[in-house]
Amino acid sequence: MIITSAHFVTSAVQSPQYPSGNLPEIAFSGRSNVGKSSLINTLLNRKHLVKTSSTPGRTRLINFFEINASFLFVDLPGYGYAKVPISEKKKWRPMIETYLSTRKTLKGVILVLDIRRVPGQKEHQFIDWLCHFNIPKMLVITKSDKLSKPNRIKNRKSIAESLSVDENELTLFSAKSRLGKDDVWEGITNLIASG
Ligand SMILES: Nc1nc2c(ncn2[C@@H]2O[C@H](COP(=O)(O)OP(=O)(O)OP(=O)(O)O)[C@@H](O)[C@H]2O)c(=O)[nH]1
Ligand SMILES: [Mg+2]
Repeated sequence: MIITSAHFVTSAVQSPQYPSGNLPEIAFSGRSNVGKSSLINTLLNRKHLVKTSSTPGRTRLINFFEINASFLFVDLPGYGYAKVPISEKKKWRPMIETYLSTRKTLKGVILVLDIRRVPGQKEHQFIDWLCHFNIPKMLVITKSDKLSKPNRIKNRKSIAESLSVDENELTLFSAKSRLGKDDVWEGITNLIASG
């Protein structure tokens, strides 16, 4: 994908704040600190378009970015970080669920998983929930650079078993080495085209 333009559009909590227009949208979801914002920056060849942080829970609003004047990326706040105040956590669920279940232009969700972690109840619930609302998804395993090649393959297998999906449905990625960047773009292009 050749990126001719990429810019921040707006942040939203509630639906009236979502951008208007009919451009197709791809949302990025996953645990706090898993690497969602870094994945977006890597795809767009930008270092700092989306704020990343070693402190989990950095992204707390729904952030919209417009790419090539033809589609939007949506960086969702991460779930499952213990230190986010309870008041914030209570806002998270309705904020994300309303967005995912009502957004007409949403073509698919990229669920970002950590190569070093077998998915837990939160991921299972989230996937069931996406299926319930018929929202197409792509599964991306990030931070692959943290493991040797054999261990990557081994962990991908465990993650696939945990999620009851075929290993080929899990795309290995690294924001550091850029491994898998083209594969993720291919998945995104397919989601946009098939919606
Ligand atoms: N080694 C390595 N580090 C990564 C990778 N992706 C992200 N990180 C690091 O992981 C930390 C979290 O990355 P973010 O992209 O901010 O994660 P996030 O999922 O957006 O986090 P929240 O917004 O808090 O939910 C940062 O310190 C990144 O530099 C990767 O592929 N490899
Ligand atoms: Mg983030």
